Amino acid sequence: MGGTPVLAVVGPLLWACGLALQGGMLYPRESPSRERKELGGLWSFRADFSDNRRQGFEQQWYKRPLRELGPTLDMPVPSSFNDVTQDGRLRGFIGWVWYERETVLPLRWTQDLGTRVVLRLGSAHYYAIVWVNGVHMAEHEGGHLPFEVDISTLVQAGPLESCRITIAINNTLTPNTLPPGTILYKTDTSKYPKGYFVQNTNFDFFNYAGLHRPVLLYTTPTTYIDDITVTTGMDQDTGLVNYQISVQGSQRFDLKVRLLDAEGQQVAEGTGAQGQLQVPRAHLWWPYLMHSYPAYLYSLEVRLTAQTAAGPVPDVYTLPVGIRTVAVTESQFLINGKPFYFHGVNKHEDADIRGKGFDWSLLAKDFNLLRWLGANAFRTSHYPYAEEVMQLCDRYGIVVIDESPGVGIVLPESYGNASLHHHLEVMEELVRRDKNHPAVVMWSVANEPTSFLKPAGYYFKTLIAHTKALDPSRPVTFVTNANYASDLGAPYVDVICVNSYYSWYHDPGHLEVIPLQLATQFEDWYGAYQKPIIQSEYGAETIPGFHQDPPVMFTEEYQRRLLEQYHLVLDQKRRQYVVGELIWNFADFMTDQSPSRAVGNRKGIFTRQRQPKSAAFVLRDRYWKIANESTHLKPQCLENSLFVL
Ligand code: GCB
Repeated sequence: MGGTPVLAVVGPLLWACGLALQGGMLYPRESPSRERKELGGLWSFRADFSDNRRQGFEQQWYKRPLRELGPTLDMPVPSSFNDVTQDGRLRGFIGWVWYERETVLPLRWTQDLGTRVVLRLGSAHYYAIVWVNGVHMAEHEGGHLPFEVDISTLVQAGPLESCRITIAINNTLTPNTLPPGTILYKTDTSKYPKGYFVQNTNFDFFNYAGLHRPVLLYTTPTTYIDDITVTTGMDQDTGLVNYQISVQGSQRFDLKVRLLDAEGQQVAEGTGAQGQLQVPRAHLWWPYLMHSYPAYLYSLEVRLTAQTAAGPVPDVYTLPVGIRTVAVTESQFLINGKPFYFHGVNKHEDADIRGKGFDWSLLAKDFNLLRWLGANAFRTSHYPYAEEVMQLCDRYGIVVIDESPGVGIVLPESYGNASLHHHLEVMEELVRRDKNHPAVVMWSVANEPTSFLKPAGYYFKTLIAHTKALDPSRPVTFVTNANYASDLGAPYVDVICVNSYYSWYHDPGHLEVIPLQLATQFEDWYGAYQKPIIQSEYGAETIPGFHQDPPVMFTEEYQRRLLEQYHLVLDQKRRQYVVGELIWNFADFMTDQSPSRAVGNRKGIFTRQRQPKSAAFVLRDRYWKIANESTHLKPQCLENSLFVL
């Protein structure tokens, strides 16, 4: 491997687009006017192991079927590519990999010029270039948010046998990517082969790569509902649903909206591109365990009729809507005007074999575990999760702190204009994608940046202000570390999220110091800012099956005891201004190799295979107890409302 191949190929390709995204990013749903074609399954795959990683571009691998230009592997989509094969070089590969899939389109999609055909990628980590039948169609930076491209013109240009989709993906992280990283060239030839380099990062999870989320084709009519923005409120017991709809393709159309309740009965209707629907005696969207009927969802049916030369052409899109309010005071987090206490977890998208690949079985299992645990919330540490995850949160009432991939921002170079511009763009993409989820109650712009560096003040002030302007309906936070006493971001956020690892990274083995240190932490932060605080991480590394009493580090007893020590203080402070606790972590997860990680980070209360360690039972007892204490049910419902373990 020679020269500066890996960075050089990413840099010049970066999008130079301005802020303010073009178009919406509605989740592709079937409707009478829209079809979907899933492209999951086995794709052809090749990693470009050439020295400069550019052989694929030099030989134009997108021009012909990949198999004609050398050996290919079968690669599952969605999945990370890293852990699927027995090839150690692929596990740690840095540079371009190539995916390809051929598909046949229904005749109507290619012949009906009134049909718009869109290719959509749920996520491609980190930088992606897309060709269809050898024609360059799109590029996208960022591994955690969807992007799409209209391929109608291409597929409707003439007779089409099949459609070959080629996607080149580069997982290189630079000081300006999110998350950032650096490529370190090891030039001492007495120690390393010529051209040797490694990817360095400052975050604690494995940089899995590939097509992590569903890839699909979908259709709309050529005049179509492009975006919908819903915000909700309450006036006494009347629910208010404010909607704004954007239409693309023509100016000549009518819009009708209907709001249906969970039984499919119409409760309100309206016309036009924006308006307010009023729902008398509305059912509110309540978090899990806060109400006997949590997560009530209405359906907003948007019906567009375009006036065309051939007559009226409809487009229909139905969006789930939860009516709820969110507000923050000096010491409380309010949902529907009632104090809400986050008792939940931090997660990762991570599992054996699949890495960060989306998987329905894993998703169902994780939500079953969350509900078993009595968890009412999680943070999408440390990047946006799949859209399907957010949909289940809406359905089950699991409240979400929706975090950007702003993790490991520690280098001064990562606070320059290029990084800020990209971070703002990512926040726009995130808000555009997740703005309509009632489960999302707060945006988190970053995790543990070294925000005491001087340029960080301007960086975070701008970032937080921009996020608030994008979505005035939700509070904004960023997650800090208890050690960063003078945090330049904290004055701008609505809620302070603090991570601390007492008696783990600090005073290891000394569980007895936790109560004093944790109480001091809360008092210092509240004293400085008078804002509600969430204990956004705490935990201990635990190898399941390791036992020792009195407890020592890495045993199940130590993890339990550490949690219990934290809970002593949390129980005092949650009656004052602490509004939540999120354990680090829901499950064990893969990290880079290091002397301090035994096959990944083991701070899970569940193993990576989702089996409980004994701390899971401690947390389960606690969360159900808190839920039973803080229910907001009306007195007449109370008798049969107490939540059972
Ligand atoms: C943290 C980070 C998280 C790490 C965790 C740990 O503060 O936010 O990404 O995994 O600590 O276990 O060290």
